[in-house]
Order: sequence, then structure tokens, then C-alpha cells
Amino acid sequence: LVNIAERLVVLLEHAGVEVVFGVGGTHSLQFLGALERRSTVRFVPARNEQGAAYMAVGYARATRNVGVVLTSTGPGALNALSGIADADYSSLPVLHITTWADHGTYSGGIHESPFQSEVMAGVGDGVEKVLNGDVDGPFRAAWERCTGSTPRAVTLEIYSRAWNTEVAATDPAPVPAVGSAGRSVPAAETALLDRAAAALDGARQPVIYAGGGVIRSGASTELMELAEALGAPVVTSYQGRGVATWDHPLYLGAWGAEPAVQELLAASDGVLVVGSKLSALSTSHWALPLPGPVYRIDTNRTGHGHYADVVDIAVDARTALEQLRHRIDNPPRAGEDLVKPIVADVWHSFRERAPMEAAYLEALDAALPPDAGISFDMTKAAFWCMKYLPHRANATHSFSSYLCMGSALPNAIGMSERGVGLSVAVLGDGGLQMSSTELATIAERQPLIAVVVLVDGKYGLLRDTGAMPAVRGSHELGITLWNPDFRSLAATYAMSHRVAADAASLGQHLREISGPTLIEVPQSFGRNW
Ligand SMILES: Cc1ncc(C[n+]2csc(CCOP(=O)(O)OP(=O)(O)O)c2C)c(N)n1
Repeated sequence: LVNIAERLVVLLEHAGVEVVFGVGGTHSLQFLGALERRSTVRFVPARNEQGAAYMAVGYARATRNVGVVLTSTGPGALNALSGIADADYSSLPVLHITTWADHGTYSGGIHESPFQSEVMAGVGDGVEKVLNGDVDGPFRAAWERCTGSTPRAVTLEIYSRAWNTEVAATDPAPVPAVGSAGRSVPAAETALLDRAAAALDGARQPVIYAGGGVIRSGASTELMELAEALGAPVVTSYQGRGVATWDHPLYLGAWGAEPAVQELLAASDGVLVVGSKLSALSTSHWALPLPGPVYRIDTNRTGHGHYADVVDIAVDARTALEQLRHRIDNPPRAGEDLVKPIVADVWHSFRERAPMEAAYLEALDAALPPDAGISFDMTKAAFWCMKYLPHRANATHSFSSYLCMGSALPNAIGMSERGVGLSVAVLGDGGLQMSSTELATIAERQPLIAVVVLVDGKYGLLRDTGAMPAVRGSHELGITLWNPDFRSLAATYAMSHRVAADAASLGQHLREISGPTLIEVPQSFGRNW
């Protein structure tokens, strides 16, 4: 016999979980004890549950494995909400393990939160509860939802008094491998795939729009093979920017707001959207024209509030792309001829309107190793990077589609748990202040990490947005902020400190990095990305 805490560790091991990020509590100490005794799954102690949740998000992005986060009843669980909501918004597999306490009627119990399950269910894909001796069933149900054809964030709530219940130490039943769900084509979707293939194959100028779902289902190769078969230019969302690199003659990148790309789409007569929410961010608030017919491969058949004519096809991205590829008969259109002048035009316009930003991005690109993990916070620099920082085939990027400030630092810590290469967080001084508690996690684990902080003493993005006549925001109130001395801050957390006063020195500091380093960039980027 083993107790539920030990059983849960065994279940995690069997599911291939390598690491749990979290903060313990009196209600979850038994689980920490079981982790310590078995020592099969690493535990990364975050300093705040929001940090822990965003570490799980970064880890899930970098490894495509399930990110696991541990919190405890009430305040601990609620601290993690934005990270869990973010994971679910971005369809990332995150398993949130927490506890609950039941006092029947209100009795002022420790962390008593009678609403906890409803709140958790509201931000993610529901809650599985462990009440008594059965932990295998709820774990399996939660795992299957996390790793389904649309990955989700799911909470597993263990009753805080159930940990010591003993259960049989049998071999756990195998759980589905991550990425194995949804590889078959539901019969109802076959006819839609036929229709989409015919529309694209017959189009004069087909275009493909790819989102993060392509990367998460490991379908980048299949996407580009279909693009080549059609001769279709490929535009991406911010999350889809890694599907190819700029040396591919059909690849445009996350340029949905560029006038030349909008013209290209306006002139197209067949669009395939794959694994994308068609979010405001990547379509310049849905101004990106998508003239019909538009088919969207997405395992959630949700329809779209702004692109009402989109026809959803509920098939896993990789499977759908393979199937579409087999249905293409016509020779490819000369999409490369359309892409070439757009690429030249976009780069020219970028370098002309933003020479300082372009220099920093070039330095960053030249200094990053090909397998770097790089996360971006809600700093203006992030928006420039999303659009214009080249992506390497083996790199991972992490950017909160949910636009949550304070996410990039823990994201990079989570990415560093993939165990190889350099991790870089790019954030503003505001974003650093929102997450600097996790510098302690860095000090403890000593990952190869660069924390690149753009220092302007302001919430720069808010200041610039507020200055727009339509907004009339504050000039100083809630905008200009006190900053710590970053050299002392780095020293406190046993990190190296560098100042990159220009682009070249940013590149140099990144190339020379040998341990946790805080790189201060005394610069505010523009807002005209
Ligand atoms: C959790 C959260 N709180 C508030 C905001 C609103 N917000 C968006 S950008 C921003 C300011 C960011 O400032 P900073 O990190 O210094 O970067 P900068 O804009 O100066 O480059 C704020 C407060 C947010 N996106 N997320």
C-alpha cells in the first residue's frame, strides 16, 4: 500500500512528468514529502504561485510536454489564476495540482474557499476532484483533457485530508502520450477537407495563415510542404512565427498588420487558416482581410466572432495538413514572386522607421544560439521582436497571448528546465518588478539565463498608448515609477550585472554569458511597430 501523495507521484512518473513547479502549503506538504522521498520528479520551488504557473507555461512551450504546477488551497491556488488562464487561452497542456478544504458550512477554516472549484473551472478546462481513495481515475481524466487534441489547463483538486488514505501500489494504467490525441479524421470532417482542398487547389492565389497550434502539434514541416505544393505564401500569428524561417521563399512571418500583407490577403481567393484563434493581436484587430473561401483547421469548432464566414474543420493540424497535401493535384502557383517584394518592402520600412530598434534586434539575433529559449514580456520591445526578430528552427519563443505582464521571467525559468541551451527573458522594468520575486528561483537553480531589462522608469507602453488623442490617458499617474538600483538587485540575487548602452554591447554581453546575468538596457523602444 502507498498513500495518495505517493500514488500521485507514481502517476506523474508514469506519465513522463519530469518536473513540478510550485509552492507548498500546509494542505500539500504530504505531496512534497512524497516527491522528496521518491526523488523521481524534480520540484522547482517558485516564490509565488503566479511565477510557478508561468514556469509551467514556459516549460510546456519549450518541451511540448505537460507543465505541472503545484499550489495549495485558497490563496495559493488563486495566485496562480492568470498563468492557468493564460495556458488555457494559448491551448497549452498545463496540469494544476492543488488542494481543497471542506468545512461543510462556513466555519472560518484555514484557506476556506467554498468557491475555489468554480473559479478554477472558470479559467481553465475544469476541475477533477480527489475525494477519497481514487486518485488514478481523476488523474487520468485530468491528464486526458490536458493532452487532448486541443491541449488545455486542467486543475486536479485533492481533498486536503485525503493524502494519507492508503491505496494499492498496482502498476498504473498507461496514459495517452502527449500529442497522440486526435490523429484520426472524424468521418464528418472528410467532406470538409475535400472542399477545402478543392478550393485551395483551384485558387488563383491561395494564402496560408498559421498559428501556434501548428507548432504545438509539431506540424511545421507538413504546413510548409502544403504551402510548397500550392505555392501559397505563409503569414503567421505571433504564436505561429516559428513555423518556418525567413530563408524559406514562401514565408512572411507575423506580418498581418503590414499593409503589403493585407493587400496580398485582400487579393487572395482561397485562405487556409491552421491552428489560430485569429486574435486581435495578430490580425491588427481583425482588420486583416480574409476574403472567402476561408477554411480553418482547428480542433475546436468554435466559429469566429469577427470572421463569420470561416468554415471550421475539426481535425488535428498535422493530420489535416497531410491529408490536404495528398489532395493537391495542380502545379504550384508562383507564390514566391509575391513574397519576395513584400519581404523587401517590409524590411526596408522597418529599418527606415525604427533604426535603433532594428539595431538591437540584429544584435540579439546575431548573439542568440540556435537553440535558445526566449520569452517576451509586455514591453514594447516584445512587439518589435514578435514581428521582426528572426526565428531559428530549434529555438523556442514564449509570449503571453493573454498579454500578462510579469510572465516572461518565470517563462524563461520554466524553459531553462528543458536542460539545454541559453534562456533569455526580454522585459521592461515594470515587468521585472512584477516578477522579481522569481530572481530567487534563478539564484537557487543557477540556470544559464539572461534577464534583459529595458529600463525607462515607466510603464512605457501605457504612457505611449495614453498619449493617443483617442485615449487621453495620464502622463505621470501610474506611469512613472521608482526603480531599484539594478546593479544592487542583481548582486542581491547573486547574478552578474551588465549594462548594454548600445546594440553592440547587448550582443557582446549575450555572447559572453556564463551564468545568471541581468542585462540592463537603458532604452525605451517606440510604439510604431
Ligand atoms: C498583469 C498585467 N497588469 C497590467 C497590464 C497592463 N500593462 C500593459 S503594458 C504595461 C506596462 C509595461 O511596462 P514595462 O514592463 O516597463 O515595459 P515598457 O512598456 O516600458 O516597455 C502595463 C501596466 C498587463 N498587461 N498585465
